[in-house]
Amino acid sequence: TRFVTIAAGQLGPVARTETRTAVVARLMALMRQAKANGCDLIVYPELALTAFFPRWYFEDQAEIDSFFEREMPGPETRGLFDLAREIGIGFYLGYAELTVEAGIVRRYNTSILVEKSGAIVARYRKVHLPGHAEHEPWREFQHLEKRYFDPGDGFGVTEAFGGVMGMAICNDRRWSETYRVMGLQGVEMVMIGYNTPVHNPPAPEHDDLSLFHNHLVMQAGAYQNGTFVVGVAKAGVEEGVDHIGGSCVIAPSGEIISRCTTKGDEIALARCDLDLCNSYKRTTFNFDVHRQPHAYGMIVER
Ligand code: CDT
Repeated sequence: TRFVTIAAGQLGPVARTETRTAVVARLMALMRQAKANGCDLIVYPELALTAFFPRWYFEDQAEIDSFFEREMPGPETRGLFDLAREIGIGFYLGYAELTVEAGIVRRYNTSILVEKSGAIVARYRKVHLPGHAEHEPWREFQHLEKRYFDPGDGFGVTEAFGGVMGMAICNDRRWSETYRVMGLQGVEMVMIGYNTPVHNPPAPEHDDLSLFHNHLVMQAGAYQNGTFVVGVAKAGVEEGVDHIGGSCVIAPSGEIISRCTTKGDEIALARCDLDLCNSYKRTTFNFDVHRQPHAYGMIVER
């Protein structure tokens, strides 16, 4: 047995006027609760430090960039890293990352995995950027991730917390390829932060199913790859837009073993035995024995 005790650290809404410092204080309160419950690791949502800004169309690049972090940790986030090190707990955090690569400014929808020492051990940049790139005023609200972010380039895994850990972000969880690419690398726990409005402007007929689809995709990804999945929302009514909650921990069986019940700041706890992955990875989803890649070529053809 290899236990990782995990907290899904759900956040309620973050107001546009809320400071990073105020949000970090909320994250630290959840971190303390997680530690008091014996957790090794707490998973926070996507873009956890600010309101979900892709819902607004901005023309002023300086205003857009005000939602991004230029360093991690930075002055307002350092306290979270210090607390993690002091009490001995790891975390996954989603945030907007501004970085310069070969003289070119890049902007990513990013998550990091931080060890109990407070050191960053892995960084992931969101691959599947949903929504649209141009202002679409007919929508009740925008979803401009394709305008504000560059896509990341892949799904790696990292040995940490006694197992093989992976990360994805929000819309990535709807794509079976996300889990399979990490499954092929032996992933045992996939951490996923999300911001998912209940209302989908191009497909309002899906609105009543938004929470069902959230769990459907993550439960399937867990089972089909013999891995734990931890999905964590920024939930509730944020700047007039209602977001699903439903943060949860899913076992390799595909079963939800812990979940949040509110749409506010809340932790859901689970003691995960990573060795439960083995029976799935060795039998039904023994990829070396049963996969038929010769039949899958179309998946990666354009
Ligand atoms: N943040 C994020 O990726 N949200 C999307 C919303 C639906 S696509 C406009 C999601 O897949 O949950």
